[in-house]
Amino acid sequence: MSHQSGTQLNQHYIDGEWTDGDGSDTFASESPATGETLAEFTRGTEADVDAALAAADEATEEWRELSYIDRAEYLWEIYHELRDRHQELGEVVSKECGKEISEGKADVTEAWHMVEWAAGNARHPHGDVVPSEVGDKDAYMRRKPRGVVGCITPWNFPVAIPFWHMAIALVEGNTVVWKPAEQTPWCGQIIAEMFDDAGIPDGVFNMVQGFGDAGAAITDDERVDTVLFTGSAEVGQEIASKVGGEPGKLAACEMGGKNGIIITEEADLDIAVHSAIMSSFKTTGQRCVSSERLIVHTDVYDEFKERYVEIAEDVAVGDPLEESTFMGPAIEPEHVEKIRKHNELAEQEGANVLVDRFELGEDEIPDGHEDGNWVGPFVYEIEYDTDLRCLKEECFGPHVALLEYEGDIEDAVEIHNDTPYGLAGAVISEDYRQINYFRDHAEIGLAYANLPCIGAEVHLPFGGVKKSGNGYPSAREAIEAVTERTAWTMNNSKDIQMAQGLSADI
Ligand code: UN1
Repeated sequence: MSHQSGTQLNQHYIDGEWTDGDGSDTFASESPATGETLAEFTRGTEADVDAALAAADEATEEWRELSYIDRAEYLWEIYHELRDRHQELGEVVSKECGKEISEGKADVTEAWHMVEWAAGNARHPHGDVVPSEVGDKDAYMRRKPRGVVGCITPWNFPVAIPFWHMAIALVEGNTVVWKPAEQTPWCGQIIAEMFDDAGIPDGVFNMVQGFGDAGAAITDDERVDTVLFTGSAEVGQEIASKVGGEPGKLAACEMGGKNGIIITEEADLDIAVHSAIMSSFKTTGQRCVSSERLIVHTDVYDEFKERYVEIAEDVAVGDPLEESTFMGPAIEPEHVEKIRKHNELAEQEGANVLVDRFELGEDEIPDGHEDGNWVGPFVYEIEYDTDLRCLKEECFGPHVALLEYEGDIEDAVEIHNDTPYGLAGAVISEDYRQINYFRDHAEIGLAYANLPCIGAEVHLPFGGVKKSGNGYPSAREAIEAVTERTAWTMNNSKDIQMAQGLSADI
């Protein structure tokens, strides 16, 4: 095992041991900002996943017998490590996934918030006691862990999202097999070290590094009772239909969005411009909640456009480790090409391009970073039409459409809802009727007023509707995905008392 980048081969963590596993293939974590190799990792095979699942399966029996409080103790250890190593781990996030440093650190903060929530829950036991409909009977729900939980997590929140999934699964008494994203294995390595340092019992937490084949070996295995997935719509859809279609298995998947912000004629334009810039360009547009559509009322359109474009022309793209940077690079060269195609599609569909910084000027690229995956803001205006693909397909980059609307909030919400996705969105308005209309009619899981549509608080349900997902792999709602309920009914009398007026006479 290596705690350092670029030195030795980093391994899988299976059944309480660091191991090279079965395969001889390796892969590298590459810096999106410089292209350099940060560290090397063993690539997981089906046999490695099999070993991890066997260990997780075996460990369920003892782990589920521990109290919630005892299970949470391991997570409190990790909570302190996350806090103590905030700066160091935040820098690793920035180096490995390219987020600027304040966002790298926020990723770690979000992780400990989630751990705090999940471990704190152990001290906040709750349940449902239900009065029986007949006589002297007690009824209540008993919650039990489902068993083995498979966690597949994305690169864009390489520390926070693993803890969304795993902290809850573990406190609720499940064991875990986790595959970090192949772009961010170094963060995966450090998280596994934290579990190891916390002395988590063998087999309770297992990590296999690797690619989609290792992920599929986890999700397809019959020993896995629940799959928690956060990532692309394509993979999520496959998992949701395959795993969700199997009796006895559950999948909670959270995928992408084509998120919109409505700026009404009643908007405070300072809030509007600020919220839109944050939502479009933070994380280089690579959050599943990033906004690619700004739906702006005609009365304020020109002023909003002028102010928004001025900032988009100017936001600092550069070295993620520099505090003055607003946007780092895209995650990988293939993703730069994907963003290019989305920008081209918008142009083919008639976009009037307002900001084209897709190819950064040479003087904008920091010295020594020439091999980074650089992209800058691409902003266009286009007349809304339901057939436009550029308004429906998620780019996952700094690619933003401005849409001018006339009429009232009902018209804006109709445009807002016209995508296959339904993850996040916001309304900017000083009129509470418009705000309430948006809250009640926007087809999304995360709705904001007078705020960016990024930066959800961890204790709120995080998930979407339509193509954005089939459940909540985090916070309170994730408890539903990782536990089973037994509806318990007990008769306290000597008579057999039945519901529905059913006679107990024989
Ligand atoms: C994601 O967009 O992929 O709400 C996750 C937010 C963060 C999580 C984002 N708390 O922006």
